[in-house]
Amino acid sequence: MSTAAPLDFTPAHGLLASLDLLRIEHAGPVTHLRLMRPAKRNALSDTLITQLHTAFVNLPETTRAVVLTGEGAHFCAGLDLSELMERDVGEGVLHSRMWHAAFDQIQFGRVPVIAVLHGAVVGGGLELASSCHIRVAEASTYFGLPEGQRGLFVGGGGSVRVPRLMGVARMTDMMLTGRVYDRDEGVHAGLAQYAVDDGAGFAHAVALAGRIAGNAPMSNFAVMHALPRIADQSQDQGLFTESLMAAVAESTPEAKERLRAFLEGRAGKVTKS
Ligand code: 1HE
Repeated sequence: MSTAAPLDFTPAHGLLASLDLLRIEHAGPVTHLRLMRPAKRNALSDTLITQLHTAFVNLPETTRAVVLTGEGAHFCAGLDLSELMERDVGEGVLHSRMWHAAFDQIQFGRVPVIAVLHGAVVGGGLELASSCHIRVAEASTYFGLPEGQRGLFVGGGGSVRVPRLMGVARMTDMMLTGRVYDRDEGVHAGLAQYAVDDGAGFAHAVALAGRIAGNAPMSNFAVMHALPRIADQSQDQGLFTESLMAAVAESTPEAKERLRAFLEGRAGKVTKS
């Protein structure tokens, strides 16, 4: 894929700028959201989870795609283990539900999210990555689920999202044995859709984001919101949901204009470049 011309990112203002564990910048329809706890390997503290939730709820209307990256040598070291105090059962459930709320805002928010992975993508870091729609993995990336070694279980949606990417058997193996997948193994298993060189992930993701931003918003909505739900439905229900979603998408004025443009020779053809 050809890389896009470098975009001119400018810092966010207001609420988004006040989130001190994130750095958020915009370039037209693309928002870059960076985890900014490199000294702690972007470990997910309660504050960082809350800030992620706030950021995704408050994306500007102009944003059509998000690129999520991690500052420093690793994408994300998972749950901030220093905050694992004595929680009772009720607090533990609420803590996990807080993660679910934040990551649901990523998966089922307004716009598609592309994660750029490098270094450690472990535990809650893999849960975060798996809530994104597209994962671009640099060569240094490795994937692990060390919850078993830590005496924990996944709590950030990993038991739901990771098997949908790689299958229950592979996730079971990772959690029971501590098996770590390198980048190529992870891509082969379905944990990421793109493999790129170290340092090339951001430009690649921005180019993908540009393509996504160029789609009709209703088509992107259908892919984000209908596709995973249809995958969870029975064949009969899935086919019916598909019919409804297809009718909604094709009835939009934007779809009609795009069809007209193709029929009048004004739209691009599908080619393998
Ligand atoms: C942390 C964390 C963390 C680093 N919580 N502080 N996740 C894990 O079990 C992964 C634990 N982390 C690691 O295995 C390694 O830190 C890394 C492979 C990610 C990076 O290694 P390295 O050599 O680059 O860094 P480091 O020296 O280990 O860590 C640098 C600092 O970050 C150090 O703090 P410092 O104050 O001594 O400088 C580390 O303590 C700190 N740090 N990772 C807290 N995770 C909703 S359920 C989800 C359940 C899970 O995610 S379980 C998996 C947790």
